[in-house]
Amino acid sequence: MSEITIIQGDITTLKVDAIVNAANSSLLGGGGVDGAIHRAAGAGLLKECRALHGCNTGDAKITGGYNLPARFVIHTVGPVWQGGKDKEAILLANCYHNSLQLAVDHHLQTIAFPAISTGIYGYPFDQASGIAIQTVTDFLKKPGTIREVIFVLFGKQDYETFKVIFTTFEK
Ligand code: AR6
Repeated sequence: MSEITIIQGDITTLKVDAIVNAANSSLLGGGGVDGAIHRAAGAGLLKECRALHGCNTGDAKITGGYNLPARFVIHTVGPVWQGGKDKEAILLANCYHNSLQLAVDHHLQTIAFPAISTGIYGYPFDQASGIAIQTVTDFLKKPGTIREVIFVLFGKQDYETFKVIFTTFEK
C-alpha cells in the first residue's frame, strides 16, 4: 500500500529518494522552486542538466541530487496556463505520471512533488491540484515501487486549499 502525505514547506529540505522540480524546457534553472532546487543542489546539478539537452512539456528527466538531502531530482516541465484550451490538463497530468514512472523505473520508494505550474506558469491552483491528486491516485493503484508520495505546498493558503481538495477526492 502506498501512502499520500500533504505537507507545507520547502521541498529542498526533504530527505526522500526524489524531489520533483517544476522546471522549464531548457532544464537550465529559473525562478520559483527550480531556482531554489538549483541553489540548494549546487553547480553539479546544472552541469548534469546541461548534458540532458532540455525536456518537452509533460516529460520528465532524472539527475542526481548533489548537495540536496534528496538522492535524485526528477525534472518535469509543466504547461504554461493558456486559458485551458491548449491541452494544459493533459500535459500537467503527464508531468505527474511521467515523473512517477521514472521513479518506478529507478526503483525509488519516496517522491515529493511541488504544485507544478501553479506559480510562474499561472495554472489555476484548484484545477491543478485536482489533476495532481487524480493522476497520483490513479498511478498508485498499479503495482510499483512507490511507498510514499508527498505533496509539498509552499504557502499556507495553498496547503490549506490542497488539503480540502484532497478530502473531496477521498469520498
Ligand atoms: N518548495 C516547494 N514549493 C515551492 C518552493 C519550494 N522551495 N518554491 C516555490 N514553490 P513555480 P511553475 C511553489 O513558479 O509555475 C521557473 O522559473 C510555488 O509556490 O516554481 O511550474 C521554472 O524555471 C508554486 O506553488 O513553477 C519555469 O520557468 C509551485 O512551487 C517556471 O518557473 C510552482 O511554482 C515554472 O513555473
